[in-house]
Amino acid sequence: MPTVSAHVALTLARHIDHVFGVMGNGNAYFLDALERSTDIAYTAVRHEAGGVVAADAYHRASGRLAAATATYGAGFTNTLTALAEAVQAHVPLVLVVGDEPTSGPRPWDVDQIALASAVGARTYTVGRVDAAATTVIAIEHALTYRVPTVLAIPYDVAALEAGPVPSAPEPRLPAPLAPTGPFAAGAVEGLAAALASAERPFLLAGRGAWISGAGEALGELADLTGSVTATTALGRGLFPRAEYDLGVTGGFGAEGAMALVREADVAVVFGASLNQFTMRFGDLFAPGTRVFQVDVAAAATHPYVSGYIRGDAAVVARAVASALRARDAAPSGWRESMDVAALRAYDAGDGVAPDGRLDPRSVARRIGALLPEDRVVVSDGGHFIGWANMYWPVASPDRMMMVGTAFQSIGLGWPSVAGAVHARPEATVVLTTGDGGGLMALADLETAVRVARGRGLAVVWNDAAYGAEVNLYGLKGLAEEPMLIPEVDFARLAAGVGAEGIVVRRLDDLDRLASWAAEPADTRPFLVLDCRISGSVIAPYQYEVIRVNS
Ligand SMILES: Cc1ncc(C[n+]2csc(CCOP(=O)(O)OP(=O)(O)O)c2C)c(N)n1
Ligand SMILES: [Mg+2]
Repeated sequence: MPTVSAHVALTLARHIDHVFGVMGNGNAYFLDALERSTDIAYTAVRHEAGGVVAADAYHRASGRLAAATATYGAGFTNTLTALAEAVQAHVPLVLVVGDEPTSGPRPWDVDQIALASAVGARTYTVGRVDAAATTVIAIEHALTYRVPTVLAIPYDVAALEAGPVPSAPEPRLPAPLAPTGPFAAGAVEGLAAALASAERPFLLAGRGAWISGAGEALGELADLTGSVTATTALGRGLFPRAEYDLGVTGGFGAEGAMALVREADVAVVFGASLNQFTMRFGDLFAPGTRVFQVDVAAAATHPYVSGYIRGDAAVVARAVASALRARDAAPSGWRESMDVAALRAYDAGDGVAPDGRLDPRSVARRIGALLPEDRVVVSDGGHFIGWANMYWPVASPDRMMMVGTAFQSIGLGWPSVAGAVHARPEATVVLTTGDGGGLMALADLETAVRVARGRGLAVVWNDAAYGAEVNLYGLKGLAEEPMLIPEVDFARLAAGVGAEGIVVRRLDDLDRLASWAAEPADTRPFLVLDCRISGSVIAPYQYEVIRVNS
């Protein structure tokens, strides 16, 4: 007879294909049922945070739901940073954990429900008779609210026999939010009128637009209005016509491109929260620009927004496009009047910095030219995030993810590789990480290499420092010693778990990336490029942060 844990595993198996985690007493029966009774693929990670990170990256790369698992107590508390990131980044996943017995806590138990709640995650606890239904509710909640949920199995319930698994109902998901009623119709008309009369219309799209599948509709809207387009860091590659796209806005944006955005007379923002980074701390738009926002949030998310329409990005984009067609408005012609590719250009760097170490801009540019086209990039956090975001083109938003940046956490890079590899079996997965974050996440270097093998590649921006801290506080005169890291040989660390590691001291050392990219994925090793870069070259976005931080 199936156990309660088997009820959870078998019900999950109707909705997900992958579970990532670490085994322990609290999830032993769950993992046993998963392995013996389901088709779910289980991937072992080496730190519980990595299980949640991998499930998170899996969703960002595929749009599909995955699960993570950990034992009770210490296994669970190890997940909290990654859980907070998934909450803040609005990433659905299910975290299956052991929990204290229903008879009450043992000396090593902690209040897991309170801990999960403190980072914003809701817990569903399965009982003796409701495990299948509770599992469906946890899935439904995760998908509906786009959040992680915790599914807890009390220790004394885990192995109880529970009878045949009932057929729990399918999760019910809400339809895309459509603006309804005369007021909303007026707002859509008003936006169409503003776009029809705009001389320099500009469309900005974020991850919300990607999630709603608005790419095609927004491309049509851009064509109808002759709009120049751009995206947030999480929306890159969304617009179908790259030739009229300024690329990423905010601190990662190219100087010429960002200057052009300030010339727009009407700007319409779809599915982007306009956070401080996208908004360049208030400088993205010029004061004369009329800013409209379309989003599912309850109200406009930035004070510069003068017209807000609450609704799904794709639904509203289609409605505005049809209102424009009814007006028979001619496209502005603005986007044809400029050389967008030239505006998108970045500084090529000096090759080598005055201190003799590599100029990260030159390294990033060269790597960007050599990376396989089929790549999915996963990024840790730190000063270095600017290099990939500026110099590596992104084909679509599910091909560039930064697990950790919503919560501003570093140290979640290596396990992201495992999630992306399983989410996109056809892709080459590229990790970009610092030395500080790379060391913090080191337990899952082994996971990344084992899971990705020849389909994976890591670029370590090794400046022998917590560079972001040096830039923010070292340059302010604070003691630098705690900000420095003795130079770590990531090439040798990687070799220790079966990867090929290359120390990159000269741009020519990157030739190995070219030959690696030309080899078949199933015969080449995981490649780690340990790039010895100079900390003296500071990314433009960091100057913005330094400015507001001082
Ligand atoms: C978990 C966590 N600890 C500490 C920090 C503070 N912090 C932000 S950036 C950073 C430095 C990251 O160093 P590294 O990965 O080497 O990247 P770099 O900034 O040098 O490019 C630190 C320590 C953080 N954001 N998250
Ligand atoms: Mg560093």
